[in-house]
Amino acid sequence: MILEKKKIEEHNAVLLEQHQRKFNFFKQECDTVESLVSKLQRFQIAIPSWALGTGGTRFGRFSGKGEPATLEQKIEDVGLLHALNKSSGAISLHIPWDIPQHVEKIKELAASLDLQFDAVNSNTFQDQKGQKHSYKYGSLQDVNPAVRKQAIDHNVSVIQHGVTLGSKALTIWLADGSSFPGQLNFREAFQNTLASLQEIYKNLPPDWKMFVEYKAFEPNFYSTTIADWGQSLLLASKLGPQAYTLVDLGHHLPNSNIEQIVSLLLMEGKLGGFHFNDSKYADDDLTAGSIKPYQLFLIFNELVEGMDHNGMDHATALGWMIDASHNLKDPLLDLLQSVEAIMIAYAQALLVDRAALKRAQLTNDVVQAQEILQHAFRTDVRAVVAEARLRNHAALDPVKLYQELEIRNLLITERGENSIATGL
Ligand code: PSV
Ligand code: MN
Ligand code: MN
Repeated sequence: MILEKKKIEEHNAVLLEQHQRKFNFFKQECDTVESLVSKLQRFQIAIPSWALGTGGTRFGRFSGKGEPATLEQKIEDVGLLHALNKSSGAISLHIPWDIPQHVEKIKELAASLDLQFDAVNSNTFQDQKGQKHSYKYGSLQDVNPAVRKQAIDHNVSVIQHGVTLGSKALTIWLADGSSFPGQLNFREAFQNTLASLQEIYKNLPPDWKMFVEYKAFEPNFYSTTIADWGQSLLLASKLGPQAYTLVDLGHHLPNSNIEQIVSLLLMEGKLGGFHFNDSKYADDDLTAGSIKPYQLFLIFNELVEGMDHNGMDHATALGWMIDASHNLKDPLLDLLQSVEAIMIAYAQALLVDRAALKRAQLTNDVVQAQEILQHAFRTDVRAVVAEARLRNHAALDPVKLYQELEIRNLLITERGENSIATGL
């Protein structure tokens, strides 16, 4: 289904007066408001194809309804999100879940919805039908060279799919590791992984990036072969200038200082991209900002500081993506909420008085440093984020409009109750 422009205009007309009151109030207090709005207007967060359906847990899956069953329908879902907020202008595909059958038609559809193809993701954590070797004990790390070769070839084919679509990056997340002490020789597993990544790296087109994701645990529970940012950075450094570390917020041990990791990766020029989600306990994949909004703000604070220091364009220098799973909520509503939370954290980070913070740091004024950060965090920036949407011809309140138009019911009518998304 395609959202008509008229519906957005009608919705905005009803909310306009109230919005303008709030935005004018904000403007009086902020002399950088125009620069803020234009940065927010440009900022885009990619949507992964696997977040459009209900994920479930290992205990069960309570399927949603009217889920996108085909790649075309997944693209249409992201098109809906983008029409509502104009901040979700890209889709990230997972191969082989999303192999495009008719590339030209898929590209036309995406272009008609103003969408680009973000990083492509490989999958060596599942065995596929007809596959010769199993990934039960690992893929790029495996002790058997034939398994490694199969996983390398798969990644190369993912790059080829990405090239046809216009993607510019390959994201690799490995489930490789071990569940019992003694199962693996750590050094050899790492060296095998590096050698396999080097083979894949050779196949990157010159304008592509390789994102190396890390994760502390799960599905293996004793060791993960790329377990933390140090191991990812080591690989990315050995691989070369096109390889970068990718930070997924859910992939750290509890209480990790993710904002410090971000700062140092930016310092090294090795931060490639981000997967946003939130968690209380582990890789919970909950709505961004739903559990620890202050942490999200502190991360954006370091992102803005580091990118400005390096002269990087906030909107394009890094890969921004949501990586979430939905058990309870309508995935599209959840994604709208995640994008909103990310935009709010970004806007608040843009508000931080950098010169005053520097002065406080140089004089060891700990109290003032905290005042400055918390002043920005406690500022209600929702009207600025909404103003950016208004200027982009998106909805002032995307969640409200989605609910008012009963979009899920329309999708169920179109696709049927039992339509289930492929993938996670
Ligand atoms: C598994 O933890 C995971 O969430 C990784 O973060 C990947 O990015 C994603 O799945 C898709 O493979
Ligand atoms: Mn991820
Ligand atoms: Mn994850």
